[in-house]
Amino acid sequence: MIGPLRLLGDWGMCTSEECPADFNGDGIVDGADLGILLGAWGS
Ligand SMILES: [Ca+2]
Repeated sequence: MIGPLRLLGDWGMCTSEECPADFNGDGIVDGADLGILLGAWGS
């Protein structure tokens, strides 16, 4: 699991196939992925 700072660093379009912050796999790191990260933290 990556941290929120890494997610914010990767924010926006994924520029390579390695995009661990793109939790829902849509090719963009955005609020949806942040929500998944925060939800995972809370559990
Ligand atoms: Ca995403």
